[in-house]
Amino acid sequence: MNDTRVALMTDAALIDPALIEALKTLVEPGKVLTDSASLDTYGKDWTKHYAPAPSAIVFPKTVEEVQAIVRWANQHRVALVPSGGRTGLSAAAVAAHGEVVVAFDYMNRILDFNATDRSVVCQPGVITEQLQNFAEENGLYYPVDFASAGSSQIGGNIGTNAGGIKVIRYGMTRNWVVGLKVVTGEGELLELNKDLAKNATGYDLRHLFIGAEGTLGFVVEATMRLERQPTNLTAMVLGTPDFESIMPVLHAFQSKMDLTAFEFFADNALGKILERGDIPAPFETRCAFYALLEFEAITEQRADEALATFEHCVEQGWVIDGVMSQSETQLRNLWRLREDLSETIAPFTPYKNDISVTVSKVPAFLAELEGIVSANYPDFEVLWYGHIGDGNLHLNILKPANLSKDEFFGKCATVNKWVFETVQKYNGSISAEHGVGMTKRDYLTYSRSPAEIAYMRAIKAAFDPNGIMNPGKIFA
Ligand code: 2HG
Ligand code: ZN
Repeated sequence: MNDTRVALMTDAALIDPALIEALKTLVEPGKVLTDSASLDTYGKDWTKHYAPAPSAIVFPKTVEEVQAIVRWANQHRVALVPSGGRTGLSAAAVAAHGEVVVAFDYMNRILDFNATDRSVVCQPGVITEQLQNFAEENGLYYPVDFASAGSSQIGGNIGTNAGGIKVIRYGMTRNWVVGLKVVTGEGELLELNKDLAKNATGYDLRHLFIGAEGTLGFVVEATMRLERQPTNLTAMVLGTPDFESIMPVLHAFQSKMDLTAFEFFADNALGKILERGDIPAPFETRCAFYALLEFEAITEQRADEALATFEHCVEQGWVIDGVMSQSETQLRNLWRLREDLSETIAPFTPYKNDISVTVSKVPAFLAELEGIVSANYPDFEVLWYGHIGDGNLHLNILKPANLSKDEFFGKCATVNKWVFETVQKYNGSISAEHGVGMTKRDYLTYSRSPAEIAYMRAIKAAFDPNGIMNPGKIFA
C-alpha cells in the first residue's frame, strides 16, 4: 500500500501557538492545558522509558468535542495520544514527541443501566472500580480486575484489552464489551455491535478497536456486560518446593472445581512484600514458589473438597504448606501478597516482560527461560510472578542501584532478544495483557507474521489515513 501520509507535526517546537488557540475554541474554557506540570503528568503512563513531551492536553466533555478535535488534528496533521488512567505498562499512552494528549477525565459518567440485559453504558473515563462498585450496588459483578482498578479507566482497558487476575474464569476485557461508540481517525462516529448478544452481520469492527491502543480511533462510549455476583470467594495460598510442582497443583484443583483465579509468585517477590511490614506472611514456612488460587465456596462441601485437594497435593510432594482464607479480611490480605507486587517493586525501576504461552507449554517454557535468565542476569535480581493459570508470566528484572536507567535497559534489551526467541519458539505472545505501545513494538515480529503486520497496517490506514492516531504505537 502506498504511504500517502503527510509529515506530522510531532515536534513541540513545530506546533504553531495559533493552532493551540484554535483547539481551545473546540472545547469548554479552561479545558486545554499547556503548563509544564500538566504536560508532565498527562504525557506519560506508568512506564519510565520515555520523557513526556506533549504540546498540550485537551479535555473533551462530549462526543461532538472529540469529533471536532480529531477533525482539527486531521486538518493540521497534528498527532493525538489518548490518555485514560495512565496506568499502562507499555508506553501506549505516552506523548514523547510533541503530540496533543486527549484526556478523558471529564467523560467519566455511567450513562445507563439495563437490569434485564445486565449491561452498563459507560463513558471512556469511567474508572474500573467505579464500574465494579456500580455493578455491586445493583447486585451484579464486573469481573475484569487488576491492581490498578482504582485508577485505570474503561477506555484505556478497552484500548489494551486489559486482562488481570480473573482471566482464567472470565476472560479479558474483550469478553465484556457488547457495544462500542468510536470516533475514527477521520472523525467519523461509528456505533459498533449495538449491544447485541447475537449479531452475525459480517466483520465485527468492535473487536478491531479493542486492543488497538488508540491507533484506529477513540472509544467514546462502551456498553459493558455484567455477571452474577460470585458467592463466598475463598482464597488459598500454597507453598511449593519448586516451579515444576505448580502446574500439577493447578490440574488437581481444576479437576475438582472451577477456579476464579490461579496466580503464582516466587519467594523473592514475597520477600519484597513482607519487607514492607504491613501484610502478614501467609504461613511461617518459606517455599520456592507460591500459588494463590481462588474459588467460590458455595457450599461447605466445596470448601471441604478444596481442603482434601490441598492434602492430596501435600501427599504428592507438590505442596509444602498452605493456608485458606476464613474471612473477607484474610481473603484481602492473601490477595495483597500478589496484587501489591507491581507497585511495591516500582521504586527498583524494573525491566518488565509480560509474556504468555498456552497453559500446557508453561512448564517447558519457564524452564527454558529460567536457564536464559540465570545465565545472563547473574548479577540482577529477577522476580517471577503472574497469572500462571492462563499462561501469562510476568518477568521483572530489578535495576541495581549502581547502574543508570539507560545502561540497565540497554543490558536487558540484549537478553530480551533471547527471551522473545523463546516466546516465538513456543508460539507465545510478547505481550499477554499490557499491550505493545512503544516498549514492545520493535519485537512485534516475534509474535505476528509479516503478512499479519501488513494487514494490521492496512487496517490502520483505513481508519486513520493521515496517521494522526497515536502514531509510533504498536508499529513504528
Ligand atoms: C500484575 O499482574 C500486573 O500485577 C503488573 O499486570 C505486572 O508488574 C508487572 O510486571
Ligand atoms: Zn498482570
